[in-house]
Amino acid sequence: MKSADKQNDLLNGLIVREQEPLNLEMPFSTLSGFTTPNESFYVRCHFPIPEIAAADWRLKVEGEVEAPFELGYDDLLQMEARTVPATLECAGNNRIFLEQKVKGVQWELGAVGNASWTGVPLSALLARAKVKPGAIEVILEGADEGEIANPPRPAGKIRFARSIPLSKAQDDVLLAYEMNGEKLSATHGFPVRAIVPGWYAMASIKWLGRIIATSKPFAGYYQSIDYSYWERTSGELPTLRPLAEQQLKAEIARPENGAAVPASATVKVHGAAWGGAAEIAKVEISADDGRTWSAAQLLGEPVKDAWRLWEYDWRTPATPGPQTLMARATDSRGHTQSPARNADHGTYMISHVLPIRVEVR
Ligand SMILES: Nc1nc2c(c(=O)[nH]1)N[C@H]1C(S)=C(S)[C@@H](COP(=O)(O)O)O[C@H]1N2
Ligand SMILES: [Mo]
Repeated sequence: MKSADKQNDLLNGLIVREQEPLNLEMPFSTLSGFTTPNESFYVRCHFPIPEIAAADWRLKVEGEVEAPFELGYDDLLQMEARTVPATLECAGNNRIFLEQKVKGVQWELGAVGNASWTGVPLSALLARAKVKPGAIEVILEGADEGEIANPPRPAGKIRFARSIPLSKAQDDVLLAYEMNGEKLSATHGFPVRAIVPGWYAMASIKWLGRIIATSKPFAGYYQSIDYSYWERTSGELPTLRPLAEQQLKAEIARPENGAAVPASATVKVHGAAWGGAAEIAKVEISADDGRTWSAAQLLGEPVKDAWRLWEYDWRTPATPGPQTLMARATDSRGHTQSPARNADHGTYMISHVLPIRVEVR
């Protein structure tokens, strides 16, 4: 279960969670700074990776628009570009920690990474297409396709697609062709992917092929049956809602789960925090099962939609034995991570405080 219990297969330093489709996790203990190097960035695919030549690639903009059009790779490269940092986290990150085992890729801590993305704002393409007044959402569709294994499922092959509210699409969604200054790799969505800042990464469609404005809420497979959760806003009535905003979270990178640390020593606890509706205001560490908490030091400056690194000097006990470390984040609106799992979140949005077990020797 924990990384120390079992040797994981590695591919270029990434944990192979699945070969086909390709699912690779960054061992979170290798967190090396604010920017995750491209070769260390986790990879999440639902279908085989489509091989697309830049010269053949076309992006269609259609649906509830006055002026549908399509463009090619060079056309996009000629448009005004922006570079923005954004932390992507898979909505299933930390699934291996759930005590009641659930289906899905058993991610530990590393289905998350932070990169700077260069591309064209989606708003520029929507403006060119002239979105009709009745449109409420924008569907983004990838070029990858395959069959869903288990019912309920649509018949035959489907493509990976998600929608976002029109307001979000017109606000800060980027159509990215560069990741940390390099051309996107095939694994991360070449030629072009969407980046939906602040949202779980299922919304950041790779191998983008179509942009469809729609006047009805989209209820595609990955918007309803998969990548959704139960929300209870009005009383107790659970309502199915597509996953969207990343939830507030702090993760410990080092010491790693299962590590041995010396007794009566100062050990640096290091990690990252992200998500939530507001800036990270505080990260705290507990070494006594959550009875007492001490503030960690936030490193660097806050960057919108990107994680914040932090560290804490932990004075280890004199007596050898097992110890549990926990980190929890608080945002500037005073919202703090929950100590307990919300079962309405199903197999996703695992954002409660996680125990990291270490052995004092
Ligand atoms: N077309 C397409 N886009 C996709 C996916 C996919 O399978 N197909 N996976 C999504 C999910 S669930 C995640 S977590 C991110 C992962 O992005 P990465 O592989 O660049 O880390 O891509 C998202 N975009
Ligand atoms: Mo994901």
